[in-house]
Amino acid sequence: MGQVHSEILPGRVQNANMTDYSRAVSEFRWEDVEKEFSWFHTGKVNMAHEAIDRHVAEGRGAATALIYSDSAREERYTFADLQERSSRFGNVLRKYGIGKGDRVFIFMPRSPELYFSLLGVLKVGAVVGPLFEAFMETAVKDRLEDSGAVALVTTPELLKRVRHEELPELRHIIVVGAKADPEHGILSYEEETAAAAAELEPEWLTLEDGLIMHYTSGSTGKPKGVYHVQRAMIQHYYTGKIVLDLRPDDVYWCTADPGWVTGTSYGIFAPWLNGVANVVRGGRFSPQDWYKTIERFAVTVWYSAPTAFRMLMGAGLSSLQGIDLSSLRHVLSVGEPLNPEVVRWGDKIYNQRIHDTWWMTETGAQLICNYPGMDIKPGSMGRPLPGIEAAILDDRGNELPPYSMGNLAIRTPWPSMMGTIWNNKAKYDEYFRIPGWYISGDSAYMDDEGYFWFQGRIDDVINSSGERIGPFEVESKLIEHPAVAEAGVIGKPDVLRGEIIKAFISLREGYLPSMELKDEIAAFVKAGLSAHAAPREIEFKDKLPKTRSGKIMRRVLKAWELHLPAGDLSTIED
Ligand code: 6R9
Repeated sequence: MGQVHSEILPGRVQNANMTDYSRAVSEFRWEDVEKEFSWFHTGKVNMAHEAIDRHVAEGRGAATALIYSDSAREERYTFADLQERSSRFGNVLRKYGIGKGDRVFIFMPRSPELYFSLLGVLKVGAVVGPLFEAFMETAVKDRLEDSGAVALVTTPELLKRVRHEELPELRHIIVVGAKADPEHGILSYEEETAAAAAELEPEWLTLEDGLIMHYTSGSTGKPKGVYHVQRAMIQHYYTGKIVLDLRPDDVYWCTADPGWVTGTSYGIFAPWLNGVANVVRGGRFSPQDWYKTIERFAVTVWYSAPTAFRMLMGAGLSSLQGIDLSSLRHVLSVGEPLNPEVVRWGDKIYNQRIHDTWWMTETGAQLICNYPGMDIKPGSMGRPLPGIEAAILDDRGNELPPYSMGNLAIRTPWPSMMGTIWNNKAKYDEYFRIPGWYISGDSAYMDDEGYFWFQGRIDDVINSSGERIGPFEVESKLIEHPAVAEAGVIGKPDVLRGEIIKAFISLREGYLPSMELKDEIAAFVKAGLSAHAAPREIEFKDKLPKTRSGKIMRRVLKAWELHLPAGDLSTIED
């Protein structure tokens, strides 16, 4: 790891807020945040109560909670509306005996019903598992099987990708926009919710009871189910307040889909715990559409991702023609390194700094951030929030001095830290192998003012457009294709997407390399797994570099790709 080369050291900005920051850090107590929750006084815990019902109980039921739009619909719902809709859905689940601790998955495109049902699941104390709509059969089956989901909410279109006959634990399927089909165990969302009571007493839980599961990729094995518990709400609320800077009159828009952690922690929990109007835009990304969304709903706080900002930058000034973005007062980013160039472009276009934030599926909420009031150094992820301690450690767990590159680690615990990895305690323990610390898997360094600078992943995990892709998952799918003998997958640097997926493939006897075959193989991964997991580049090789134990050496593939020395080859096969 060693020292960072001096040429890439950032300019040392004199920080006027240094003493304020030190004071905020030393005076901070999580208990002061906890006092703002009703459970602090009543002992009755339930995320959906805290995020929705509580606002109604406290007289804010008529405030706008959800502003949903896509090319076909535009609808607004108040907190009282969400209370009623989620209660109805919760009653449907109870009728079928679904409750505390059961896993209920939701596999559907963004729509108001996705949000109603997600909240309904939480109300009855079940654990919700939102699945990204682009997942194909294998990806869906793996997740439902591993989690032991007992119920699934989906649409007629997406139901075609659910192999429910192979999932004995999946007892109930509730379809939005379809009639009931009792013979095939299909319930109709509309029929069931219409017949259900509009009131429901939530299931009261403890802070350690389950909340949500998100599957995420590592470098080996299938995606792992990151299991979060109710106490995460403390940090969702807190970061919503101090990082997103949410205030009662805000109109907030997080562009992430609830299939990913940003789309739930910051597309559902943080805004609603803070009682603000939450914009959800369905459909796909386009610069025009996104800018119009900001203008139409007068969005004030906007949370998006570097890939989107780079695409908006690439779309040029013409995409802004006739559009008024003056409602924006706070813009944030997450998911990948935010290039200093993009920050400076944002200064001009949005008339303010884009605030980078760092966190992970496993961490549940933001940890290292640029938040309002602090000096931003373009290219830095910011500083640990008051209440969070971060450090750079060597592989043995020693803290390294400023400007040394090493493992980005967080002092345990913090409220939104994952509860476990579902069915895989060993994987969970790996993150905590150094006592007292969570090891993120990212490498970074800290400067002498405590700002953190991202350097890369320590493992082979690929980050393409902010989505984490495990090379192993893609390789496993690739070798299911009849032409593929062996496959090795790496992330190849890309200006727009951060990284793209590149696959090196050796072919079976009787198959010849061709463009058609590349297209066919890419389409095969897309159809089996999902579009974002499909390789954008394929290169055929006679042989792939392997260790003597047979593992494909991705490190060597990467070196080939980048024309770098391949490093230590002592374990290579021949
Ligand atoms: C929330 C989310 C986590 C990984 C993380 C890191 C990368 C996230 C970043 C960033 C540089 C930032 N990452 N934020 N890299 N700067 N501000 O993205 O969760 O999908 O689990 O990804 O994303 O590598 O380890 P997740």
